[in-house]
Amino acid sequence: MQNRGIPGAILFDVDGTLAETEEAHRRAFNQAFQDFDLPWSWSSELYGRLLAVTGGKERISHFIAAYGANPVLDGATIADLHRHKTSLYEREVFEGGLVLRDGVERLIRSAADAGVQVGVATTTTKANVDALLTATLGAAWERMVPVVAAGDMVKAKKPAPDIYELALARLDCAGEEVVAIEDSRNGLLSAVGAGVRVLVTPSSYTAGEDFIQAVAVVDRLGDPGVPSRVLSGPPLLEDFVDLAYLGAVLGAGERGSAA
Ligand code: XBP
Ligand code: MG
Repeated sequence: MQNRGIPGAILFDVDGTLAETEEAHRRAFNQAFQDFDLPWSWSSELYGRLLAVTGGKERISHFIAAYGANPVLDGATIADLHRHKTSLYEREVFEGGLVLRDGVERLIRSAADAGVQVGVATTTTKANVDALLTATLGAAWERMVPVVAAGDMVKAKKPAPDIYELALARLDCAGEEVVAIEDSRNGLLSAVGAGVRVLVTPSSYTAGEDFIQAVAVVDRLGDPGVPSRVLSGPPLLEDFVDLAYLGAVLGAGERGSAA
């Protein structure tokens, strides 16, 4: 492993980690159901349970199978419905309803300045990543976040390791130099399965989940004047998560895996 005290790359999860997006997803699902004349409406309480299944198409299939929802839709109709949901979500995001969580933009910009590669590893579609990052970082986001592993680029979504394995293959550094930033247990297990160490920033839907496999859990990445609080893991070096802290996460993970 390189020894400069900072990671070689950072892989961000998208939904819940870059921004609190799940309510916008839920609204888009419900609007799509209405537009397709389906008698379904997901409350936030039900949606919290459905989030156990990652990926929108997979979530709809699970809803039909596990809740006996009618009508039973075939795969092609679910794909159409989900395409419509994606366009509704994109429209809402482009209209500017979402902001990045504290510290996300600062970390992305400081990584770019320090030559640390940045990517995303997500179960949502590439179109949704594009909408969110264009709306928040501007059209040049792909220069700051050049690696995108998303949605159906792999067969098995989180908690399977596939999406992190794909992202790792697109980085030019070894998995042990990479820190993943995740908000959910499914995402944590996916990254750990690919051999990547994880910092968790729980989000509104995932706050009660078990993050025992994470090297560190902080309530937020924080910013100057917006302090972060460590819930488990190494103590912060500043009031917020910076590249040196992510380096400490790698170091602590190394000791943990050697133990
Ligand atoms: C979270 C998800 C996604 C979104 C919906 O993804 O599970 O399925 O809820 O997005 P992550 P799609 O935390 O990995 O970013 O409808 O586009 O699948
Ligand atoms: Mg997430």
